[in-house]
Amino acid sequence: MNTPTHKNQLTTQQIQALDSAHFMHPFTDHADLATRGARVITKAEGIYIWDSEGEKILDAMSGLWCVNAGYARRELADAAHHQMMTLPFYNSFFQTTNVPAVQLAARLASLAPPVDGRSFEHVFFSSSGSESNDSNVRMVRRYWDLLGQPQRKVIISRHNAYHGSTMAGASLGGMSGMHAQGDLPIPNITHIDQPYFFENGLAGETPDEFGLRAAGCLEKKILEVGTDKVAAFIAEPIQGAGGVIIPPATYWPEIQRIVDKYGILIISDEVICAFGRIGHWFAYEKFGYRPDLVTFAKAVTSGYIPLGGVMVGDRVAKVLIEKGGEFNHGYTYSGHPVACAVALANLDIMEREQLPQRVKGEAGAYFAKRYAEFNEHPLVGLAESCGFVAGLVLVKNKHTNERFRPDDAVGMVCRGHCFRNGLIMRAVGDRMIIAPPLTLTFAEIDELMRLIRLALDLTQNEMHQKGLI
Ligand code: PXG
Repeated sequence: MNTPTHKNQLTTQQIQALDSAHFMHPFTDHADLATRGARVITKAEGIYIWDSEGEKILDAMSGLWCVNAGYARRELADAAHHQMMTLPFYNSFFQTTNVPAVQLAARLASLAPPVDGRSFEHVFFSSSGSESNDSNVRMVRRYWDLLGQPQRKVIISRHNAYHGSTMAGASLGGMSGMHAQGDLPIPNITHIDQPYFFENGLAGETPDEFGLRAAGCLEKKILEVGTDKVAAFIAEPIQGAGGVIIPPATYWPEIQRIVDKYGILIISDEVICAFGRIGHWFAYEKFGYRPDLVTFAKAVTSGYIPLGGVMVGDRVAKVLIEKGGEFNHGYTYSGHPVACAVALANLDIMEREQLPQRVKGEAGAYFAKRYAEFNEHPLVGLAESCGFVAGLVLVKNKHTNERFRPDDAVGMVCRGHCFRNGLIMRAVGDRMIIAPPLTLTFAEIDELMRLIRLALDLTQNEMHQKGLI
């Protein structure tokens, strides 16, 4: 389809040339991209996207873990249009506010369940997950300063975590490639091992035993840093960008025990896991821990417009509000009226269609059952899911769980087969991961699983032909 159909319409090649000439993409090798040209995505509906060549693709990554309510929701466009015509922007710095931001803050507070009598009555808004985590660092430090413990500065995170790409976000994250390029982490951020049983479980160790051992790394680190110096622990309930690492059931309760013992704060980074992804509005409910701060972004608007923020639990809010005076932190777009109006309409859809309940209920159970079938595939070491997020590890030898070498690029081979056959599935090293829209019907679950199986079969053939299995 390289002939433009309209005089103002560009061909795919023209768009790709302009893209290479001017658009610097996130996390991209531009010299490499220029040799192949970016895939141009032009429209989307339901769970499908289309490219400029007219190819229809099932988007099993919901854009980038965002589009929980699915594409082409008129209500969300109408909400944005209405708000833009009413009040497109006003700041909330100088003792002013706006109606959608107030309504959204109250609505989010009502959706975040209290744990052990502690609730989330306050929300701080930003425009992304990264900014929200920067806000977390600021709030955590301010909290301890106000309590007369300014030496409590250290935030403990985990290797292979993802918490964003700003200086603080990338530092909190545990991605060595990001640290290497930015002189990161910034001071007072340190990391412990991730709870990845498939990779780090010992011979004879059960997942539950491993979960306790992995959580024990936190206590070791607290003692190493100094019990009076640790401010907070930050973690994703399930690591998303790290490859969908689902912790064993014992992990989070043990983390809670340790955190309570030393009085430090928990930041639950739910940028991926909140808003129904694992069957709850907020994911801490599923894993049974009690965060003090909860990061959100992405699916709060189903990705239709940028919005992020932090649910501020009572413990922190009380100190900041009652003792803090002015908090010298905020963004131009904190509480942007259009973004908040779209979020409210998005939550309306999620509530009306009971998307978290679907994921927790029959649709989720069917998804889990169908996904678990990949455990029989010769190329799969372990396939696991939680709600509508899932990951599997591609192995050379199913019986010994021998892994491919990084140079074998098995994930990229598999991703290539997905792309060519109309499926977006993400590769993280040798792990293949999905997080489809929560609207997925039973028939669409079947179609998704058919496409995954096809990609696995084609990958197996290719690896076999290359003599790698
Ligand atoms: N926390 C978590 C848990 C995330 O997943 C962020 C913070 C940062 O959000 P912003 O809105 O600043 O991007 C994220 C973002 C991937 C991938 O490769 C994942 C994210 C972003 C980009 C790529 O899976 N998650």
